[in-house]
Amino acid sequence: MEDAIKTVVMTYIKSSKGKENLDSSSFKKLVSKQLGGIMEDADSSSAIKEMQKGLDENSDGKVNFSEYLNLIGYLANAMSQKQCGSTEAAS
Ligand SMILES: [Ca+2]
Repeated sequence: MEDAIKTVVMTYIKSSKGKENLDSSSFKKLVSKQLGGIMEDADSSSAIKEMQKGLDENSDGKVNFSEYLNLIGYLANAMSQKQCGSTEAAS
């Protein structure tokens, strides 16, 4: 559990290169590289752009840490509903 939280935090820090926000290209890279196993649209630029828009609560065109956590929460929720995320995401 602690490792999982650390991964979530470190992934954000690495992707944003220590900045406060992920810009569009960093967000796209994060999704396509890290979430391809659990997100069907992880390789579609337009889908990622739409997702970023949906997450962007303060409408600044970037993804901050709290907006990023909403994405994690959404994915965790979807995974718990499917109950099959662990086997499919393992690859
Ligand atoms: Ca934002």
